[in-house]
Amino acid sequence: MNRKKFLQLSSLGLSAVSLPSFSPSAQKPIVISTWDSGMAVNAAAWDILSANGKSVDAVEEGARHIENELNCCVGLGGYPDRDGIVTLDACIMDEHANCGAVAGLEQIRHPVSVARKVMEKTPHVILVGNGAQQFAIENGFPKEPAKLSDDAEHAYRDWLKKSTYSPVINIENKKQNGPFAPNFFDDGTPNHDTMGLVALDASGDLSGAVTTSGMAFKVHGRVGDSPIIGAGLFVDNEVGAATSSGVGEEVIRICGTHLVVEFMRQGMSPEQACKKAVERIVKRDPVKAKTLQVGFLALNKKGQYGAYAIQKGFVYSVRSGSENKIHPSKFLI
Ligand code: SD4
Repeated sequence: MNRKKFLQLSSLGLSAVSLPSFSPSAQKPIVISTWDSGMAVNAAAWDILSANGKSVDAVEEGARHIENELNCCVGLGGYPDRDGIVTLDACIMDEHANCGAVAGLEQIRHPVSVARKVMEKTPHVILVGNGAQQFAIENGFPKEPAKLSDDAEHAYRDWLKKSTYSPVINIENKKQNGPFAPNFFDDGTPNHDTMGLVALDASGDLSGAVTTSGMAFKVHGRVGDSPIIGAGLFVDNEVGAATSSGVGEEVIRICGTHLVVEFMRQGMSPEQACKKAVERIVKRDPVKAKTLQVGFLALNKKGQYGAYAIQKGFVYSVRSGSENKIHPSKFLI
């Protein structure tokens, strides 16, 4: 199954899932995640949340679900760096501000679970590269073959013809119209590669996780926002949680998700907080901002959610007792 088919089937299949009998106004538990591929991820997380499970278990399970899709988007099936190597970044954060992350991890299928082990079994927050892989193997994660998925192999060969690094991602194919038009290249493959999700469980506790193969054809060793706590993910159990997708360098520069959570602490709604963070990026370099995409997604302690992006095309998926759907994000430009 190619990436496009996976995304289409995920969305179609899951929109047909019947909802459990919660009051429509119930806002917890709830899980929200980036992109339309978040529908399948939310379903995996929902199995845990709807059984009164913990949000940290739910977000890990959601991220593992997409990491298992070896022909799709994130994880070992993702696009490689410019040396043809798939390097994975992931992080997880719970309601106690416990957090763990891995960056530049090779040949391990479930970076989010390695990140959780870093959180639970070490005094550290981030492990990178060979050290992260060594830690994973010591903790029982099998080393998988260093083989590109067919789709990634094809894309990489194509990229090698010009070998230019131009990280213009997540800006949707302008030929596709409609609020839910997924972000596809002309050949039908999606041009985004990050899954971020945040959840509020029945006990009112927030957690989040992110998993990604990072920007396609990046310099070997490059780390984006996704595994950086406060950039790609931030959780404050008093206030809310946020995650991001898009050009990671721009998110890191403003400590994006930490900023979103701080704006919520000041009283802003999740959508207003995401918008303010997007504005911060655009203000720094309005000309450059026209050529790139960043989207923020946030959930507050009450279970209210919202998103905002620089450009049209960012979508996110929501699963709660009262809804199971994809939303288009508002955007600035
Ligand atoms: C990164 N933020 O590595 C990620 C890329 C991404 O959808 O979000 N792609 O910078």
